[in-house]
Amino acid sequence: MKKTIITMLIALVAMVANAETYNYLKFTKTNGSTVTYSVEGLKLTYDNSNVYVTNAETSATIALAEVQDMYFSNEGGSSSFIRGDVNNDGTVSISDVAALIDYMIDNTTIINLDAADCNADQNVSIADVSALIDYLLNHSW
Ligand SMILES: [Ca+2]
Ligand SMILES: [Ca+2]
Repeated sequence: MKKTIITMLIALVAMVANAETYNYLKFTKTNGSTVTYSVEGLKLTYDNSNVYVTNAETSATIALAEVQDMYFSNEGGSSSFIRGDVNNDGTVSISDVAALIDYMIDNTTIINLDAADCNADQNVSIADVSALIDYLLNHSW
């Protein structure tokens, strides 16, 4: 399994050179969630246990053991995310606030950046934390 992933990674790193033709790099994880990264400024490195994703917006570390699939896409996940479901578990709850705050603090927590843009200003910031808390209190965006 690991060998397969390493092979996929080598292919992906080669593809990064051509990533301009795609808008997003996506990872499907073994728990069924999908994380999406913009290819803008994308850098992809890896070692024996992790893949390191850096782009213009964020940087993240993903354990190879959790990676089920990786691919480039032109779809930013707009068809498949729930606004406010920052941790991609299918519901919007207080745990999403925690995930968003973790992301703000350490910038390595893996979140769904589309879902995390709670106030839909195309940016993930502290304002989204308050938008998300407002949603949890009022049940409307
Ligand atoms: Ca959630
Ligand atoms: Ca926002």
